[in-house]
Amino acid sequence: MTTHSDPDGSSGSEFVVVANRLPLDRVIDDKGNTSWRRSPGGLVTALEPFMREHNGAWIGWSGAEDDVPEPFENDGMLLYPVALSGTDITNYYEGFSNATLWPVYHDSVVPAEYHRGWWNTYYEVNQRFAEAAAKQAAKGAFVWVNDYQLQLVPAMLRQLRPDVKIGFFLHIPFPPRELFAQIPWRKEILRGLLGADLIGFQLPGGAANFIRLCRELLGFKPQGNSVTIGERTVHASAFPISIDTATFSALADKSSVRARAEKIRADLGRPNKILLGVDRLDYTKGIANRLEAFEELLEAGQLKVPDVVMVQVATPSRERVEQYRVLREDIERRVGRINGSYANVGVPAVHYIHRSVDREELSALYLAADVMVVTPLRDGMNLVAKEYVASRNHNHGALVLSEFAGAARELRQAYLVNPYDVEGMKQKFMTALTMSATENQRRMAAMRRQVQRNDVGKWAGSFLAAMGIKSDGSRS
Ligand code: GDG
Repeated sequence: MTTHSDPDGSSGSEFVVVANRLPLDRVIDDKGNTSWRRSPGGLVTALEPFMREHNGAWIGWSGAEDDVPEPFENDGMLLYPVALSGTDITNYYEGFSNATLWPVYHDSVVPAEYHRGWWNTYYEVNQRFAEAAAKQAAKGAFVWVNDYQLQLVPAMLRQLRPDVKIGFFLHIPFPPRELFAQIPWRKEILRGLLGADLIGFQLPGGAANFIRLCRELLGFKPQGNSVTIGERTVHASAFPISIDTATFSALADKSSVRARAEKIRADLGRPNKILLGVDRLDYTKGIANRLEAFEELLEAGQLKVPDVVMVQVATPSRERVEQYRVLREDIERRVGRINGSYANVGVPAVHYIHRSVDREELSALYLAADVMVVTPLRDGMNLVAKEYVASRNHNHGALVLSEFAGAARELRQAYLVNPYDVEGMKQKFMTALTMSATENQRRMAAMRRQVQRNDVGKWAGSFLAAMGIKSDGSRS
């Protein structure tokens, strides 16, 4: 078993993942007993098998306030919890991560807030994660740091442990100078990231924005996508993330899931067409825009309930952040208004589910839906779009996809929309709903080939390969 490392890294783990959250959620039952449940999500799926096989360590927060379980082993992987106090959660997580960085990295679709106190805590918490990684990494280990909550960790870790190799992957968009330059601590963030050997982005545009900022704000002279700092060269590249395609496809083929999909259609009154949205309840996801398009189509009589109904799963998210509370009220008011005007008794126009559904239910919804509507205002990738495609084993169905989702670069046969253009979106909804089955099958087959060839295993493998690590864990 891998345990704590000595301070010089003479024991410890060869592979260390650092992420805001652990890959397991702590579950506390009514009697106060705690257990750990695997949390869903692309990163966990992508890295878990590799990490378990290579006795890797995962450093992250348990998700609860002041909760500091001892490091523990789970199926070959060492889990190393990092504690967050109430103030840390308010300032680092809800504040700087989700009310400063999240909006500014997503086109400032709501205004970002800048508070020095939030920044100070972000700095301190990043230092805590870096120290945990420094303690846990074996000599010369590979440390993979993830996402916008931990952008200072690469440089902090390099300071503590110059011997380790550091990769960083950003799951959300990296903004252009015009937005990034607002951040009062912009140089500190760039320098934080530059502590890594390799910085991965979802799209080439993110890497290009980063390189341009290194030139213009820090005065470096990048060569292509590389920045040389003294003896070190830092590379910035795109690694579009994906899903466990085979698992989504197999789930959709299970008889229990197929039966559940049938039951969903029956419960909805056997409409001719079902539109589906599945999102965290986040203002970047464009839920209001898609509801507006749907409402106008009902209003114009182009769509009629119960021929066509919409199901919207909106998973609760960041509920203590003010903007998310405002969003929830707005969405629920819209759903209420649409149903007030267009629902029949027992047949809502929009079936709104404000909770998380389990994986089988999600798969059954993907299977039941004729048109998947994914209309974010900005999204790093959007895994829901890929999951829908992977679930359509018989190539039926259509995907309406925002051109502002990273996934739009790969899923070219989707009905691409600009979510700000309500008229354009209405037209695309109608096209997707009325297109011939043959044409929709042709499109879906092409998108399925895309997600089959480019699954999450390939994503993780290509990042590791770019770090000089082979899939068997050896160094090239
Ligand atoms: C960030 C970036 C990037 C949602 N509701 C339920 C549920 N989900 C699952 C989906 C999907 C995941 O959550 C959401 O992933 P997305 O990619 O759509 O969006 P973010 O959460 O914003 O993710 C994004 C991603 O990181 C990865 O790099 O693609 O751009 O913003 O897997 O299926 N799962 C279950 N029940 C639900 O109710 N079981």
